[in-house]
Amino acid sequence: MTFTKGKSEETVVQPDTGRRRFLTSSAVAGLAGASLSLGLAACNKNESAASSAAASGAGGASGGDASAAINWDKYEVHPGKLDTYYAFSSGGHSGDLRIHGLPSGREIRRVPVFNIDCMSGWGITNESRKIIGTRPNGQLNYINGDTHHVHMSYTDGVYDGKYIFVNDKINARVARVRLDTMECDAITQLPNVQGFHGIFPDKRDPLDEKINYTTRVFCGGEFHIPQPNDGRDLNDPKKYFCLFTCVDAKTMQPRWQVKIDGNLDLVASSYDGKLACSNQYNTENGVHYEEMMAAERDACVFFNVARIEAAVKNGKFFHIGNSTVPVVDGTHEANADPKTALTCYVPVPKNPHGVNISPDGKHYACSGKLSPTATVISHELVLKWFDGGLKEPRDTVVAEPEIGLGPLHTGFDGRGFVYTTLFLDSQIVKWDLAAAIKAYQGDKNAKVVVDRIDVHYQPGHGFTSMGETRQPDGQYFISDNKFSKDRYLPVGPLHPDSSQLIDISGEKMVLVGDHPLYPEPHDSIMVRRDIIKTRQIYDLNEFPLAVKTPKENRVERQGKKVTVFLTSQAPTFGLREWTVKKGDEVTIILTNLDKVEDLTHGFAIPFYNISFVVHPQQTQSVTFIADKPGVFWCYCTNFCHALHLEMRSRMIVQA
Ligand code: K7E
Ligand code: CUA
Ligand code: CA
Repeated sequence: MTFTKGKSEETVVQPDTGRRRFLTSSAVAGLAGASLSLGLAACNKNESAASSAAASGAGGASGGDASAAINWDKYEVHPGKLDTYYAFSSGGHSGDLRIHGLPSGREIRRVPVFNIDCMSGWGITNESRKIIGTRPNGQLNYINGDTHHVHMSYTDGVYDGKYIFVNDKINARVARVRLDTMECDAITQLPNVQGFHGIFPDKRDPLDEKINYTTRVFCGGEFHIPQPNDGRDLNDPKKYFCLFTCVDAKTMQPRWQVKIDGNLDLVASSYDGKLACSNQYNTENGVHYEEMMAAERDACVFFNVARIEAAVKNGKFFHIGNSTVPVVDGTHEANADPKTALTCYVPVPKNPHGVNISPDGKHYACSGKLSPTATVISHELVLKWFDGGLKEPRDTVVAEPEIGLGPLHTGFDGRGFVYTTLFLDSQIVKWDLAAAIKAYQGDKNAKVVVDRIDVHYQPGHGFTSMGETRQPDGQYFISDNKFSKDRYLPVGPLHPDSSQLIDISGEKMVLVGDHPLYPEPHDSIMVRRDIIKTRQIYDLNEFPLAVKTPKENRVERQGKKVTVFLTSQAPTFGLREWTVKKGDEVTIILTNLDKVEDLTHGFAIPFYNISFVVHPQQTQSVTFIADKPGVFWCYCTNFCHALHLEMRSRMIVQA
């Protein structure tokens, strides 16, 4: 094991040696060690936490706590001042999207997506229920989600501030959040996919010069299932496979799918629009985890977007089950000839996790996870392989440095340095991409690893400011850590996750902020604030149901269906009271006629599971059965006025 001679050995925190000895002796020794040490993460964190806490007083790795030398003013956002960046983070199994300001780390918004949200009424209003989707019995299709990856739409290879795309791993859905209002406006389920994990929008069209913006969203299916998964072929491995899905960014409907060998984990897309790729940790198609770690190498699979779309156009596709989405064959067997291949499987060491493209569009870095390496693949050489100019897919690899234990995710600073999270080492490693290529070519003097910094503890994703665009600014790296014992006041058995801010503008990385997070952000992006332009007030005409003037307040009845047309204007609702009969199906349409920024009203009906908000000039509606007779004070939940408490209406339900 030759990882990190020098630097890391010198700077290793002394009390930590027990953990390190264990890891180095077992983690990369092979299959058993790897699985053992991965499993170790959780039970190991006590030791690691205690030792790192002890270490911070003693200097530790770079940036441990050299607080004397740090210019804290640079990272402080004083009261009344605004942050420099937005960070958009997935919420993991909270099912939402989070928005933080950086460098302060202040949480400024949670956007409900796949979850039910009491604050806004997401999942309660008819409008949100329509987006989430309902079953014939009226119940919501799903009430949970697991968001891992958030990515913004692009124009000219840079974030354009229009949309965020985010995945739901549990129920194989992709959602779009519009950024002018920071609200989810579409959710689509991917057919025949289970465990939808990686997601990345394209950055331009591969053929049409004029289309220099996002029109596709690429989605990687992680769990292989019998196709179709309807109870047949339960134990026939040959019938199990995964799909790579392309969703139209505008209509949010699936355009095409690719049948592949192995699974798909994380996804990246090229700057020229020609390729998308995904790392695979289970090329073995194993059903049990021992089988998934059997092969020494897995792969990073590349998708030739133009060829796939040509194949679809030429009718070279099939369907699975009831789905009408065209599926092309991207398996090894069907793609042996590079000149016609739709896919290229580049072998990379054992169970990789994470693939990211450099801001100049030239290289992909695929992290080893169970191998202490990062594999650097050349974009140009992959295109060359597709042109028949290279013998083996593996010939596209231009570097494979050893960078540390448990490498997962990578960010770039635009100066040629690469920052990779090391889950097992609990570190961020900074390495030099050009030096790694030289070392691979045999240059023994190439200094690949240039810095390391301890994080607390066990990082998953890491990302740089503007790092996934053509305009990385090399200012900050965020390490989203899975554990945080001793970093925050204890709050019961579950500690917050931890987002640590690292200044990467200098030669050495410096830890400058700890921010606790509600579980569990995975991936995030860090976006310059000038890119985001939000609206403060809605357009009344956008809502077909809008109750446009106070005069339109009324109750209409058709048989047992009652519609209440209602307005809000601080501090009153347009109707003082209304009466319905027990058993009526009541729809309340509420338009907020206030035009003042931030003047949001709430509307709650006790004992009826109704609570939602309406922002200035917005219309929302709810429908329910008036099954409980009595008097119900519908009140404004959102503080809006000195007479906010008085802002109520009486719903009378006659027995
Ligand atoms: Cu590494 Cu889902 Cu991107 Cu979690 S994934 S950390
Ligand atoms: Cu309206 Cu409070
Ligand atoms: Ca494997």
